[in-house]
Amino acid sequence: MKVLFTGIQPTGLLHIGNYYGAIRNWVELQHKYKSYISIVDLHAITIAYDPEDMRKNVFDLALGLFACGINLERTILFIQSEVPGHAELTWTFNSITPLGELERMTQFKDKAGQHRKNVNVGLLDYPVLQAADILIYKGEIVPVGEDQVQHVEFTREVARRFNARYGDTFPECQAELTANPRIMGIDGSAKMSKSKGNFIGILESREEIWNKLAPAPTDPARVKRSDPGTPEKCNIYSYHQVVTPEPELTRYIAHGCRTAGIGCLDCKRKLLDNLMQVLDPIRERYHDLSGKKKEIRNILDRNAEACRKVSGQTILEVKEKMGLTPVWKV
Ligand code: AQP
Repeated sequence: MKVLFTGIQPTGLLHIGNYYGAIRNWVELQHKYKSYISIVDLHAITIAYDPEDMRKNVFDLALGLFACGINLERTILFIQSEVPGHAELTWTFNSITPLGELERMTQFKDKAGQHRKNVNVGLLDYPVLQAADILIYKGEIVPVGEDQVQHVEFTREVARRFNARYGDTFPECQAELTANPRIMGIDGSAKMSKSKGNFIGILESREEIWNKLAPAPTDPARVKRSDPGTPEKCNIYSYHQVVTPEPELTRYIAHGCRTAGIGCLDCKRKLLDNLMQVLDPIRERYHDLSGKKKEIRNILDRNAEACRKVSGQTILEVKEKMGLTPVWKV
């Protein structure tokens, strides 16, 4: 069975961009591959944060992922900082990574722009840690949203470089995208993102979501109810394409928009109904799981232990190949 690895940052509430752009895929793929999913807290500390929030966010994220359908039997869900090998492998990869490659990364440039007062080395080194996350389990399949594809390409390059210098060790992984790899934020101007505050959270109530949807921009051509529009220019329609399960209903909405047969508010109400059909059960499962904190903590402990074992073997192999074998072994 091929190994799947993916990660998610505990930086706040899960949103529908995470769900439709990535998590839904993880739920499906866990039946096909040996799956590791990491709550990547070491990545999350590269931006300013409150330690108390971090502890809470990590646990909430574990609950959220289980509520979305990550299966306890099929997936090893674990907390990155509980497995020291990730940081150790990062250091060895640092020594084969040209600085210029990291400086060119789109996410680094974006985040450095967003956090001008805190452009730390961790922010720059983020892709190297991500490469270590994946390769320490010899991951081959990396299901992510479109924003992470460049980092997966970079990981392939790290594996190639390491293998060329020290001998065949790591597979060349590939990114696996969903049908909707880039969900836009509620105002349609940038990708949906926790830090930009332009998201619909998967645990939000019907009312909270409606308060975001109702004022959200649609096709600017539709000023009055009777104005025809172009669905492809409407962000709400792009959500329908992701959320609305029946193609017939999506076609009906597209037709209604073109012919002014349906108003933008009605279109949003239909979207809300369809969205709540998916989110209501997730929220219920989340609340059920909130009462089982001890069991969840035990699972995370067990999983971290399993990961320390597997990653420890890779670290030994890497050290041996790099001439870092302890003297007592020579
Ligand atoms: N808008 C999105 N569309 C599709 N996929 C997305 N992902 C995130 N946003 C979208 C994918 O979700 C997975 C986990 O994301 P993450 O939290 O680790 O990464 P992120 O991109 O940093 O999430 P945010 O919400 O965008 O956080 P900030 O605001 O900190 O940048 C990844 O597979 C990601 O591709």
